[in-house]
Amino acid sequence: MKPTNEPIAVSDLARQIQTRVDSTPILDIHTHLYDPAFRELLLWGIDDLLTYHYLVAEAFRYLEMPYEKFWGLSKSSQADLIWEALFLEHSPVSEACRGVLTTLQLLGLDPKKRDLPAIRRWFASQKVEDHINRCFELAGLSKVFMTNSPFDDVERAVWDKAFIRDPRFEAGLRIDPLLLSWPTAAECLLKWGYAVQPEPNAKTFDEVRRFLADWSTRIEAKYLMVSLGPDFSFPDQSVTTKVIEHSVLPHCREQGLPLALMPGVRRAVNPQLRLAGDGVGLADLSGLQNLCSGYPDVKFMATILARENQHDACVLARKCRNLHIFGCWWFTNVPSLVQEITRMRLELIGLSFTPQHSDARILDQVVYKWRHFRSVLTTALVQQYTQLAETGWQVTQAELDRDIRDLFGGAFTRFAGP
Ligand code: FIX
Ligand code: ZN
Repeated sequence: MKPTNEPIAVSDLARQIQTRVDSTPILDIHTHLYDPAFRELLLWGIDDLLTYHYLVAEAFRYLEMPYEKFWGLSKSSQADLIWEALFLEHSPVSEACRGVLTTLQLLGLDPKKRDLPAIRRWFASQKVEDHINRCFELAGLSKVFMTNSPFDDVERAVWDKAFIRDPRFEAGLRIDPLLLSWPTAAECLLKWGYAVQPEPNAKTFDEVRRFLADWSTRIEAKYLMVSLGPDFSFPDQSVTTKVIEHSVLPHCREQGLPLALMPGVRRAVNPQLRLAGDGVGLADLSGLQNLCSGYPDVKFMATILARENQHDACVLARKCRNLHIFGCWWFTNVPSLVQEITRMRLELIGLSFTPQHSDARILDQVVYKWRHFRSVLTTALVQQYTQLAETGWQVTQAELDRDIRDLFGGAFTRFAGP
């Protein structure tokens, strides 16, 4: 359908919005997926889908076995237990469970057969390259951002060898250890040839900058990213503040790269659950505010974990044009909260944000995460544009196209730069 400057009639708004939301390609700005060159780091298939940490946490609501016994099992035995507990012994009503079923259904498998062995056989017969194409197509994705950490030994080994990049996988430079576990990160940097001291001095900060510059160039990073506890503060007397101030911010400013902050995660609330054991805390966003207002020449992005923080984050974005709000992260990625948060953002900051990222860890998840989101977004936009029409304003097809493209990556791309 070629967009025109014809105004859209109110009676046709819902259909026009739905068609566009369903067909506009998406740039997924934060995932944990990998370019296929990273081989086993790119997770896909039914056993990875079932052992997703969201489902592990949910399964342990019902499982009575010791955690260690579960972790001692093979991946497929863990998947069997989760399938039984969450799909067979109880109805799979949670968002993460429904997600597995949406994915299977869209891949052409029949969820009502409840035939896990047959599903496994189907996945075993797929080739990863074709499967990537299929998942991207079903999800309507143009590109996804990886989460790339030089501190991950397996991942670093791949970057150390030359390989041809798949252009659909963009890089985001993840720097959590640098900001959250300084002495350990410093040891790594020293080992890799950067002359840093455990007690950082001016030379150390320059060397950290050199490290950031090397890795940003090497992976062609489009932003830097860190997840933070709810108690993150800035500025304070910590090494974190010093490294941010003297290394990260100058690097981001110089290279024009945004720094993405993800506050609110309480790591290892239940360490026995491993990756599934992280929780949420209400964050004090004054650290983010001090960064945004103190460094207007640096670009910041933020997604916040606690539902209760969404409003302050949005108000902050109204005050600071160098802040790009994105995504309904993790525990907020459930339709009822996505609806609430997206509407609030539209009402407060118009179309100048990125309403969702998938955070997919398993390739197949992009299929359900985006299918579910498109449906919620359609409802939110129909409400918003209908209210707009009630004022007598008429939106054209071309304008609607533009707006939805902005929500699906256009606004981010403009913000983050080329
Ligand atoms: O820190 C992050 O990027 C989080 O998204 C993950 O660590 C988390 O485990 C996750 O998968 C959330 O969706
Ligand atoms: Zn993530």
